[in-house]
Amino acid sequence: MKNPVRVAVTGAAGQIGYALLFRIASGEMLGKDQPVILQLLDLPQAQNAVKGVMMELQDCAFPLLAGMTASDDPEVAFKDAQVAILVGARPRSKGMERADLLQANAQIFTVQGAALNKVADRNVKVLVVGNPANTNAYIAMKSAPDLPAKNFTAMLRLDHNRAASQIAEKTGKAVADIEKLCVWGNHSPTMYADYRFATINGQSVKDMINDQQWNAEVFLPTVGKRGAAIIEARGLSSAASAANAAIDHIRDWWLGTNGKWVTMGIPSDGSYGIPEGTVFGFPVTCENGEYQLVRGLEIDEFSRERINATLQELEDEKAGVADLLK
Ligand code: NAX
Repeated sequence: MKNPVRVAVTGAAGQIGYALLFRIASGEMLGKDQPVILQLLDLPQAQNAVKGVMMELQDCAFPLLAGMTASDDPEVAFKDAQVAILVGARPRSKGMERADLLQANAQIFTVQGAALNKVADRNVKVLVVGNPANTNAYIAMKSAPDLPAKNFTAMLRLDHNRAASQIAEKTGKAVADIEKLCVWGNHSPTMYADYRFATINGQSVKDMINDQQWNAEVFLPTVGKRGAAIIEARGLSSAASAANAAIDHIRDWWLGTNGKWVTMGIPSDGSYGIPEGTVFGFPVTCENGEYQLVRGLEIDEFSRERINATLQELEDEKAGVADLLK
């Protein structure tokens, strides 16, 4: 039996946590032969609810669940963590300005970044789900100077999966057959889902669809506003699909993609004109526990405009929290 992997999850008492933890414990994220220890973090007032989730996890008698802890202290929850999924974040309350939301989250992620820096495994793989995910990941990365910057990622996978399902529906093909799809930029309605390179059974998706108007006026707005559409329909924000995307993101990073492209929010190395360090959605492949940027893609004028718009939003978010990172 392999040694258990320590997986820290924040916001464990929340709705994404509830859709995520059972799948991690069942082996869907790190493999059906990989035991895990769950290290759960939530606010003091949520500790009772975390206990309830732990009782349910216990009652599943998952063979791969080798242990569980709960805490309201990041330095306890992140101790020796090899994977850290940062879901907990401050939601926007009524009347709250965007700038205040950014600041409130920046405070959470400076503390959590510093705690990871102090106590986590030196190779910890960090996925930030809590919004604004890219900027929160950037803040955590900047607050953890002793950890490799490349280990801090943000979740763009839900946007990627949403884009894939829209393309499958449009073309009438199986979602599993779609290759080389990617989403550039910020996890927000400005993200740019790009199917110019995508193929289905070797055939170009762009040629199959052959409708730039559908791309600009239907596809991109549908993917960009999908979160809002789900809130409208369900009365609650997406949780199961978000948890599923988190599982996909870490599974692919941990176990590899066999050459298949996926989208991850990663710190830029300056490629594609994205300033170094900006946490941006890019196409990557994963192998041996590392992701590799897909390089050398041509960026046409339409794409450059879209990429610049989502980059501008991220630069504005970064500027909004700059004082906290001095
Ligand atoms: P919930 O409000 O159901 O749960 C959030 C949990 O986090 C609560 O239990 C809360 O007590 C806890 N929490 C708050 N601050 C914390 C802190 N400082 N440390 C530890 N725990 C803390 O929200 P949920 O629906 O689970 O969503 C969580 C986050 O995911 C939100 O920020 C949401 O905006 C974001 N999302 C991100 C997505 C993405 O694709 N990147 C998609 C889904 C989701 O909207």
